[in-house]
Amino acid sequence: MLFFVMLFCLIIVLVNSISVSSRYNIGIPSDCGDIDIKKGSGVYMIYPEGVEDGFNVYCNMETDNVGGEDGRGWNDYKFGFGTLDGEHWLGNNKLNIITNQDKYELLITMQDFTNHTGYAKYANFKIGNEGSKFKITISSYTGNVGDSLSNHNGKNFTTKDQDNDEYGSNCASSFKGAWWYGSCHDSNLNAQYLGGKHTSHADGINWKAWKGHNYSLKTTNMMIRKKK
Ligand SMILES: [Ca+2]
Repeated sequence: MLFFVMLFCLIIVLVNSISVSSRYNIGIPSDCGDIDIKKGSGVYMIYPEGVEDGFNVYCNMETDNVGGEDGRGWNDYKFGFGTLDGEHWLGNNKLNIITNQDKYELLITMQDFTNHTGYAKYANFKIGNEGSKFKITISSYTGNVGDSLSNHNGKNFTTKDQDNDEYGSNCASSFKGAWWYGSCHDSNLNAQYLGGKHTSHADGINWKAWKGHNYSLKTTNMMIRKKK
């Protein structure tokens, strides 16, 4: 199982139990769903449409948890960072490529410091290209932690060094994260790892609908998969 490490939001690609892109019927995976689930979780090379050289992603063949970040900038989030089997951001470029080759859904799992867990699932998830500032399309929530992401639908990605939000100052700087901020957030999963309750305002790994703006989660994990 994947375990969490402090400081980053993990985006991984969740497996599709039934495989298959008709575009790739010769054993070349376009995402984790094309990889034999019996191989288990791990790092795999995938070849999304239009990406001849492919790239590595962490494929989770089970289901899992994680969250958090530090002061990383636009290019870190653009290209991704961390290790594929630990603290990690896949990269907005890759999210754009993957989620535009088909219809994708997003599952976010999270855990607090009493080891209660919960999830938020969105039936529609897409990330735009860099020209759109990696705009998020997100809708159709189900889950048990409340919806703290639908309000971010249509928002641009903002980092401390690139302000694309709707706020007078920079939400990423004010709230110590990097996210699809409006003005500013219901969720902040790339923010500081503050270890539970905090008195500072909204600058931890917050999921407002579950724990409010003054509780920084232990782990969060974001996973995408192709819709069936
Ligand atoms: Ca701003």
